[in-house]
Amino acid sequence: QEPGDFPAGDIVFLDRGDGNSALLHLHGATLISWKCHSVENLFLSSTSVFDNKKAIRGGVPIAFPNFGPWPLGPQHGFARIKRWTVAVPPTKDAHGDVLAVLTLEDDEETRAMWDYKFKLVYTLVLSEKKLVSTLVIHNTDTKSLGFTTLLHTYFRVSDIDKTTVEGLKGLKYIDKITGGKDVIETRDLVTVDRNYDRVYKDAPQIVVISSGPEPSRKIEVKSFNFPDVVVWNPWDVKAKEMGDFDDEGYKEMVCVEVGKVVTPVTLTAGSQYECSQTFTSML
Ligand code: TA6
Repeated sequence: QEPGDFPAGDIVFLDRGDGNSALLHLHGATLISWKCHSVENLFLSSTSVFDNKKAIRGGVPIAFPNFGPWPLGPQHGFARIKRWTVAVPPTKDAHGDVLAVLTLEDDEETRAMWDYKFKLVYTLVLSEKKLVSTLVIHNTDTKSLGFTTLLHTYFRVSDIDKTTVEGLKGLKYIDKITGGKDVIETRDLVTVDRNYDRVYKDAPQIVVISSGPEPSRKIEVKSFNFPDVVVWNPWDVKAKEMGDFDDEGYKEMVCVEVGKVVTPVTLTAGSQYECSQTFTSML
């Protein structure tokens, strides 16, 4: 994905000038591209809709204040379909790293669904072969609030059949396809060969997604305050059912989503919850 593919007012482009770059769309503060030495590491469906209404199909949509179906509003909450504000435009520091900050605050529309005052502060720092995404959730209300939250990352892979996720061995997971609860993952390297939708609980801070062949990718994801990891791939039938998911796209992506989703957070008035994911290209 290139900046030129979008209206300039809709995007924020972090560029180190050395083939390491990141592109955010203000719709949902959705990170839609992260390149290391010009290799794209995020998947964006070729049929994703950019109408500033529907969630973008790919990149890193932000699930807040609810991951999953939500009786008060849209699935995965409203954060990924609201227009965020650029609080700090892309700024290069002395090391050549680039930082940007986007924010989202409550408004009439969000309060109609979820009657709480909040402020989300999303900070991205792009270094060489590394991107740190930090989300701070501020309770600016006078009462406690509860939420679940998750970064719904679509990693690009050249071939799902040659893709592994390392770091999940021994974990209990909820299998949303079979209905299995507290199933134990026994594999060192998790592979995906069908519709997967699993919520791994109390995961380690580091998981590694390796894929190939050309181009090979090996991405370390290090999380902070995101104890759960969702692994999702719609596979062929469900990909076809989604109008914004290109039919063959499931072969070139795997969602590995760090979140705080099994146990909701209760945030007292005036307090904040900080969570982050760090992508590092290991190649
Ligand atoms: O993260 C996995 C999941 O919860 C799946 O159940 C599937 O619904 C996916 O998110 C995509 O959801 P979306 O609302 O973006 O189509």
